[in-house]
Order: sequence, then structure tokens, then C-alpha cells
Amino acid sequence: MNRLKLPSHLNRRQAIQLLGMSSIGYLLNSCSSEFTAKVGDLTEPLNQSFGELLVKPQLLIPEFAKSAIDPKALLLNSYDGTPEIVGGAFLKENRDKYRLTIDGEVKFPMELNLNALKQLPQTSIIMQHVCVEGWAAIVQWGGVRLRDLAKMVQPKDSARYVLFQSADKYTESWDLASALHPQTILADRMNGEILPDDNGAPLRLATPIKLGYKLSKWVTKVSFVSQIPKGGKGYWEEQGYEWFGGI
Ligand SMILES: Nc1nc2c(c(=O)[nH]1)N[C@H]1C(S)=C(S)[C@@H](COP(=O)(O)O)O[C@H]1N2
Ligand SMILES: [Mo]
Repeated sequence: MNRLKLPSHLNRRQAIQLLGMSSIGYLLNSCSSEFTAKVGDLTEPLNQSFGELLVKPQLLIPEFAKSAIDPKALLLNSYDGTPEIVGGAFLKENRDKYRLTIDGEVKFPMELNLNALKQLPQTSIIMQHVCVEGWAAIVQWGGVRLRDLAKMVQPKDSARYVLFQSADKYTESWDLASALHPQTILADRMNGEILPDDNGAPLRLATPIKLGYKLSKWVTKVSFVSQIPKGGKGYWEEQGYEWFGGI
């Protein structure tokens, strides 16, 4: 925590308060038994503000065993190949240049580099990735909870959706509840290794509660918004895929 690179408008104590508010529960939760007892659900996912969702327990999806991971089962699926994020994100010098922008209806918009993200609590999940094109793979993703990032930027009460922008121009839009789900992460690791370029380096979305097309790779911007702009439901959603994309 003390090496967290703080955005200028937050002092260290404020940031610790924001992060500490309820991350302790999730830190304790890495083997999840305590939390699965407090089963919640996703009713009225679009009607609740950040403040309400933050205190509301959400149903946790059971993880797969490590032995179930099949590194060869993960197919690559991108509509337009792997983009060049500052010239290929996998290279160390390019990773240093990468910035994640978090903006929109938030009290503290931020730009974070990968080092700052590394100072946040890290988590991992072994889950099934399901692509509607008819393949699935059990993968381990590692990174930070989107929820912890939200605690830093503090979405306003007006925020109801989250938009994701990617380096290949892919877009996604999510309901706030799914974005704040404790198992929704921005991953920079896959199967215990640094995330490969083709799978979305340096940062991609991962969650066991949504289908593959909701899981944006090469994420560069996260925007909390009160409404989804016209034409902004998402790359595939605008072509007819179902918007919620739940599993
Ligand atoms: N930016 C971006 N993210 C994306 C896609 C894409 O084309 N561009 N394809 C989606 C689809 S349909 C799937 S199934 C998964 C595939 O992830 P993978 O290539 O790591 O297997 O990425 C999703 N995220
Ligand atoms: Mo997919």
C-alpha cells in the first residue's frame, strides 16, 4: 500500500480509507468459504448506485481446480487481430508507457500505470471462459478487482453502467452490478504467467458471470456513465448479440 502511486488529488490516508472500506472482506476471501455463505443475487442490477452495490453481497461463482486448467483450450478470438498498444504491449518498455484511464461520472478520475495497479490487492480466479461461437476453456486469470478501482475513483450516484474501450476499437458496456462483482477483474496474468499480447495484454476483463464477448481485451479506458450512448452497447451487441451476456 505505501508504494501506491497516488493520484494528486488523493492523499495517502484518503486512498487507504477508500481501499480499506470493504476490501478487507475480499482479502480474507481468497479461499471464499466465508463469503459464499452470504449469498446475494443480481436482482435489479440496473437500479442500484455504487454506494448500494458496495455493501450488497453478491453471489460468488465456485472456482475450478488448478488441475482443470487447460492452456491449450483457450482459442484466440478477436474480430480484427491483435492491436499494437504502444507498439505491442507485451514488451517491457511498452508496458511502462501504458496508462489505464478511468473517467466519467466519478469523483476522482484517474490515469494509472501498471505499477500503480500492482500496488492494489491482487486476486486470481480459475474460471470457465465461454464463447458463444461454441468453445470454452478453463483459464486462470490474475489481476485487480474492478471493484477496488471503483473504490478509488468513487463513482457518483448517477453512474449506472460501465463502458470499456480497447486498443483495437472494441467497445463494451456493462451494468454496474456486474462490474462491481468481486470476481470481476482486470487481469494482467493468465495461467500464472504474464498475459500474452494476443489474449489482451497488458490488461483485459475477466469474470465468471459473463460470456466471452463481454470480456474486453487490451482495455485502455473504463468510463462510469449514467446512460449508454447511442451505438455504444458494444461491438457485438450492436450487431445483435444479447446485451447482458450473463452466464
Ligand atoms: N478488444 C477485444 N476484446 C475481445 C474481443 C475482441 O475482438 N477485441 N473478442 C471477444 C471474444 S468474442 C472472446 S470469446 C474473447 C476471446 O479471448 P481470447 O482471445 O483471450 O481467447 O475475447 C473477447 N474480447
Ligand atoms: Mo467469443
